[in-house]
Amino acid sequence: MFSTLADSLDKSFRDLRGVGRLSEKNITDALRQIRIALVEADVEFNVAKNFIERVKDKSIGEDVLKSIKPGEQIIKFFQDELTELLGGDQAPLDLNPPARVLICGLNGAGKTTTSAKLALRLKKEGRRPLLIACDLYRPAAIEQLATLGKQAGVPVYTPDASETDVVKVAKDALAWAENQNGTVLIFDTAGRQEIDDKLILELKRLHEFLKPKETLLVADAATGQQAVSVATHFDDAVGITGIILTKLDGDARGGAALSMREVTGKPIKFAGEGEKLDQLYEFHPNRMADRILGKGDIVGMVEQVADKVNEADAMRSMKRMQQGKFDFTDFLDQMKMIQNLGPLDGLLGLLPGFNKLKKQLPTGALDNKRLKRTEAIVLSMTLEERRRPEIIKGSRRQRIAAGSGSSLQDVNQLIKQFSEMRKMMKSPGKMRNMMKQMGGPGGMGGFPGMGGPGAGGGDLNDILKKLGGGGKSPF
Ligand SMILES: Nc1nc2c(ncn2[C@@H]2O[C@H](COP(=O)(O)OP(=O)(O)OP(=O)(O)O)[C@@H](O)[C@H]2O)c(=O)[nH]1
Ligand SMILES: [Mg+2]
Repeated sequence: MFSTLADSLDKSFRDLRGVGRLSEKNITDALRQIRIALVEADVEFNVAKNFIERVKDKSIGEDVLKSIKPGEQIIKFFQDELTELLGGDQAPLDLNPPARVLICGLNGAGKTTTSAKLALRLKKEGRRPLLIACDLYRPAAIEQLATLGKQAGVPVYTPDASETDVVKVAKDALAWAENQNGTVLIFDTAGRQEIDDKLILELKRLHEFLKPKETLLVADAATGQQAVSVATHFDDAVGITGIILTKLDGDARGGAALSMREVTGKPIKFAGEGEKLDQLYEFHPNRMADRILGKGDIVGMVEQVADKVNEADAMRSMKRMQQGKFDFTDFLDQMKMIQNLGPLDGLLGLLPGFNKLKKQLPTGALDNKRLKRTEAIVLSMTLEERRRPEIIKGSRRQRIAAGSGSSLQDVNQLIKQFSEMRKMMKSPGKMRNMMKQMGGPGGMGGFPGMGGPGAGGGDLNDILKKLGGGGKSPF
């Protein structure tokens, strides 16, 4: 997401910084470039135009031109305005009782998935969400929600397949909910094409009946220039209270995100970044602005990691490293931890400058499949071998290679990297150094599994080093 826009912005900003003395003309030229970049990223034309006007008004003030670093100053204005455009402060949900959340949106936007994601999120916060299937159109829609609800461990109201009146379903669901001890009700509705008057009418009736505190429009981040009309259409029909953007993990240009809030005045409350149920995150305008400006989202990354890594496990592992006891059993634990984090691409994408760096990496360097291959090698070792890697000599290596379906060279390389890593861990000086580079305690050294055996890929430690250790390492 946003990588093309981030690239163009990066170039324009470099130009701005590079100019010795800025004049009104330099600024106007640079901002025109930026406006084009925004429109190319699918930001609605008028939104882009007004946005640039605001940045320009601030930028050509006398004080700016006389300041020591006018280029930096303008970039700062741009960042501030971008945060404002995305909604300013993070907007929480109104969950005062009776807490009802109505989910709406176009076909395939991600409503059903997002309903379940939201339920899981609220459950983790200690609430008691209930899911209600109100999509009576698409065959199997009810079943889909039931399955997702089960995965999230949240009760689901599933109407009979013969039901046709959505208001009746809602009524029955409210009666059902009475005995469920729930605190938040989430209603998943049928997908619609914008022009579908019948469905819009149905949505209006449902809205009128439920009087929900929150009516959230689920919108695919890949929605192009029509994002604005989609948002206004739903807003006019039922008065939305917020937006959830989905599929931010895709490579869409992302302009929808930038236009929808501006046009409707309704905040973007959450962002979906993957198909898994735990991949729904609070939308923070300032962090998103940082991401668009190529500055990464370190806070978001740490939050995601903290959510999935068991702190006690991580500390135990750390202690063993410091005591020089780290062996292949610990290594396996750490591999599992990393795999739990989900696709590394997405996570590392939150690091500043990562998108640029990624292009220089060999293909597959961040491939979770490679981790799996490394894991297979370790799993082919006996427990004794995992605990005492030094005994893994010639014939054992042959056996491990055969057992894991890898080459002898792969096994040799893994063991070599592992013993180098161990050596480094035993030397406190080196270890401290490494930690510093990795951005503080909690960092872990070069992880042989990453880009190790197999093709000669980059190693995670190197990547993080190149990134300058701007923030905490996840590992
Ligand atoms: N990569 C990615 N896929 C997503 C995300 N959210 C939803 N999806 C996928 O998008 C597809 C459609 O999602 P649904 O939740 O069924 O969408 P819907 O809006 O309920 O669709 P209809 O009910 O048919 O209108 C599914 O394959 C989801 O797994 C996301 O944030 N990232
Ligand atoms: Mg659906």
